[in-house]
Amino acid sequence: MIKTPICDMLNIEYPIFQGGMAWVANAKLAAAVSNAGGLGIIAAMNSNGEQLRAEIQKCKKLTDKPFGVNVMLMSPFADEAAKVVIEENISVVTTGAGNPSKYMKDWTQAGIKVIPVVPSTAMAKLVERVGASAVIAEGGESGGHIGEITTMALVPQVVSAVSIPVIAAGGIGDGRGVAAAFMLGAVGVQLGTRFLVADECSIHETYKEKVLKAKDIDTITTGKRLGHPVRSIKTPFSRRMFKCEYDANVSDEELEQMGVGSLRKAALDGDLENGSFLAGQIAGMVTKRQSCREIITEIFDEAEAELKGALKWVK
Ligand code: TUI
Repeated sequence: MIKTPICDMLNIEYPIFQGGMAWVANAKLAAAVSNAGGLGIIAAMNSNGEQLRAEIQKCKKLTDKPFGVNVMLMSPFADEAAKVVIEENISVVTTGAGNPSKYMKDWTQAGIKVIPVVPSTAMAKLVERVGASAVIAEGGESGGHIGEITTMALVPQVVSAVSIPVIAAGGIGDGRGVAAAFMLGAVGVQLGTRFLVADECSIHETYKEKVLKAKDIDTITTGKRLGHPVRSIKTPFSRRMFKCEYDANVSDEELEQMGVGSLRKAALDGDLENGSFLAGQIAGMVTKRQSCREIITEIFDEAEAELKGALKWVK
């Protein structure tokens, strides 16, 4: 059995979070992960306050285990989401794509454990100072909006920079990745891409097929020119975006416009021409459909074996 301080802090069985993926991480997926002993997380990103409240209430009906909500700080609904998580007595909030400082006082006073995603040691120290309970150090191998540094370089530096627990994210797809994250000093992991093909994940079948067929080099980063790099699977859409970024005749406004609605078009419509199929570099390792319970137990059986065998080269 693998048990770390984050299990006790959040009252979960396995030290694994399911990433709060926009248009993907709904009540059904979050409840399935929580029921399997991990921390399921609902993405507030694509919902206004009342839609988020409905999703939270649905999740409460599907599980009596703890689950979290991810507040994407670039979202136009971030202020509404910040209020709803307090009103709904959510116990854990993760944040992404920005500095959560302006919400920290209200959240911590409400007893919420806040666990921000950080792409740097500077942001890790800042959120520790304003009351974060832990941080998620997310490397650029991840899907979606990403920072510069890889998980391998970021996690040990964040572990050294702060005293709160560190969760590793980005590039983790199986038990080997979990064991490696623990070796870097993390006490938990967050996975997104592997859960995309979970039986309880409601995304379009075309999205699942793209993940299952992806190889190691099949993701691409776009959006660098606009200051928000995003990793997705290579598709006609992402290749077109990539080309436009290097085309001086395409304005920033036109580039921004191309991306509008693209997450929904991938997740709901499976639209390869106009959708952005966010996924991390470990998509090449995701080759089978499983339930959330199978995914979690398999990963931790593997991690346990890896960690027990870790002394084999030490003479
Ligand atoms: O947020 C994510 N992943 C996401 S959000 C998203 S929706 C979106 N769509 C288009 C453009 C941008 C977002 C899709 N995937 N992961 C967590 C994450 N947070 N990754 C990186 C960061 C981050 C970046 C900068 C966290 C803090 C930060 O602070 C910068 C500052 O100084 O404010």
